[in-house]
Amino acid sequence: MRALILVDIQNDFLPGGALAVDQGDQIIPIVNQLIPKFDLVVATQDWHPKNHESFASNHPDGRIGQIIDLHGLDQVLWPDHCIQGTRGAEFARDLKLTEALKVFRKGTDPTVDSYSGFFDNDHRNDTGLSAFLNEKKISQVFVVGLATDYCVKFTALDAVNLGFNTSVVTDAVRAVNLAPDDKDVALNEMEASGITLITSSQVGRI
Ligand code: VGL
Ligand code: ZN
Repeated sequence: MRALILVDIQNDFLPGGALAVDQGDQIIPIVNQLIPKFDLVVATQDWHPKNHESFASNHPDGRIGQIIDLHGLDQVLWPDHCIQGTRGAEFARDLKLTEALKVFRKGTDPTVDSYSGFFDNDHRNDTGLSAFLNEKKISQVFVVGLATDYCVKFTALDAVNLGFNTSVVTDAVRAVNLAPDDKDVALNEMEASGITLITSSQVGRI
């Protein structure tokens, strides 16, 4: 069985949002075409408290894009984004989501960031996504969403390491690109880890 994983397709990651991903909105029509091809669709939702320690605003002299040591892990400082209950944290309005969509929220612990939809960056806390996919007899996952170089990458890497046959749909992802080649570095790293890179036209119905 196959599942589609929608990663963080939220207003704050779209053009005009707090952590806007260039052309992030362009994936939406492609994702909308993919959704009906899957029996199971799950979504991750970046869901931070206001005092999240990944926000530059919560560090005196913190600058956006700066890398700090956060309780022993390298942490990029981000603008405030996807704050619980705000419009920025809502899924993109044009996304055609079904009632049955199962949502996995992440980034709720203020002391650790959570790029992957499976675990936080310290691999301490599990969102329950892996158990849910196993319960639904899923062996193959297709990952789409935002952003290629952060949450898409870490979600796909955890998926393949957990034993799922994992594909990333390259025309249905977009990157933050703090450095200009971050997208290519991320795609190469994923491919080297056994993740298949495909385009949406290669995603069949069965
Ligand atoms: C993300 C940075 C911070 C993402 C989330 O969804 O890729 N990136 N929080
Ligand atoms: Zn975040």
